[in-house]
Amino acid sequence: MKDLSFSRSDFPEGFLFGAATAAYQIEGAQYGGAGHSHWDTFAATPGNVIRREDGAQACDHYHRYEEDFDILKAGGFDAYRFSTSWARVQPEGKGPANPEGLDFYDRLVDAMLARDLKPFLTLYHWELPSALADIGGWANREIPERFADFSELVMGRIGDRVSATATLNEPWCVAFLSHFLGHHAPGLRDIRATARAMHHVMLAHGLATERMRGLGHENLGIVLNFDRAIPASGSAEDRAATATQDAVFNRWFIEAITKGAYPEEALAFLGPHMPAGWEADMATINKPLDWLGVNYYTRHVVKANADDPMSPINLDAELPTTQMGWEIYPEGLEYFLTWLKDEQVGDTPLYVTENGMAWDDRVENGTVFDPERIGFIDGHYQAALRAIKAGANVKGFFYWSLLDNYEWAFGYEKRFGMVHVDFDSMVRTPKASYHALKAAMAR
Ligand code: PNW
Repeated sequence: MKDLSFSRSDFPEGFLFGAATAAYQIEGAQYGGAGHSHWDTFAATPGNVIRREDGAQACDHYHRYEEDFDILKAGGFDAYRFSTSWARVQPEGKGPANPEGLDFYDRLVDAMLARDLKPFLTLYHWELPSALADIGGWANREIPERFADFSELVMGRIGDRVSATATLNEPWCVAFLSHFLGHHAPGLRDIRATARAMHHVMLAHGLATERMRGLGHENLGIVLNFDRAIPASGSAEDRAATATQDAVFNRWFIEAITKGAYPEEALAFLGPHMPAGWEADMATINKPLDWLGVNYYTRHVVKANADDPMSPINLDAELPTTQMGWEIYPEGLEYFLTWLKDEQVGDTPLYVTENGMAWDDRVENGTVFDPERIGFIDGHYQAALRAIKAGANVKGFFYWSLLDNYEWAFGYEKRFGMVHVDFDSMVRTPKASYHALKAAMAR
């Protein structure tokens, strides 16, 4: 079996090795009295998701979480990143909680603690309740207010037992991928809705953080995704296009928090479409984080698009890619961890909250050989180690994902898990990558 080149002992004392998931991708949205979310309707609309698959059953984690946490425990993991489904907790997006929903998360957290797994909570990983989507979703300023209510409800029930809490997962996906590129629910291609969503996600982070701090909750952060943008040439046009992409993807969200301002390169496009009075909200967003979650997968080589400066051209891959077609570029992770320390958050603890690869894994004679994934993991954990040696305060690394799961617009076809899932029988089979990580963590 292929081995990893690093050991637990290479990392600082107390470094957390974990795995990550998200509610809609694993739980089974049809169980436990959950309300409908915009992902249910998006998935049901032809053309949005491969084979029109949805998260109704997903990995049936709702009924199998004990088994899933046993797998984590047996692997020697320290921490587990999960999310709460807003539609499960508040089927109408506001008002009274669904007791079954809160009971489920209560059991879930206790089941983690029973196995010494530190719970890392993400409050919102994309299933907006349909009732809120119907009033305009993230383009509507009411959503940030309702999100603060939701955060209060969840934290009132499990906030006493989680190790860390993130408000949102990947606001770039929530706003830009979903309202400008149209790849995720609600599937819009609308600059006005995009600008509003780009601001309202950050307002939601600010309002919820304020609310939770007021109630005494601690260790609050956010999970952002970063994608290394490299200019295709030294031309002024390509460099400007790269700066635009970098501003929209990598700088918008973190600089709202650290500088209380959105980058000029992005405002040049989004400014005219921003909601009235947005500037007055920046003080709410511009508050210190207790920790920052970093999701990193790939890089893009960027070329100017003379027809539409807001949509730079991303060139075809040159480097080896994963099953997603994403280039494998561990140097980007090192770059961002170092950049975040030097330019954005200083010594605020950083966690790699997602990193992993999709591959066409198959079970053969009860075993899954995934040497490609072991190589991917090796490259990225080593990149994190280099950033740590250069002074970045990286406290943990969560592999995405614990399980093969519902990969959004790609349905069940793309397998990111370190544990294989047979979606007919629901049988779980740890892959060679799981065993390799287990061995590295034990050294
Ligand atoms: C992240 N993009 O999603 C999410 O946090 C996970 O839920 C997801 O399963 C994982 O990465 C793998 O895709 C992304 O198009 C989806 O740039 C799409 C993009 C980025 C992140």
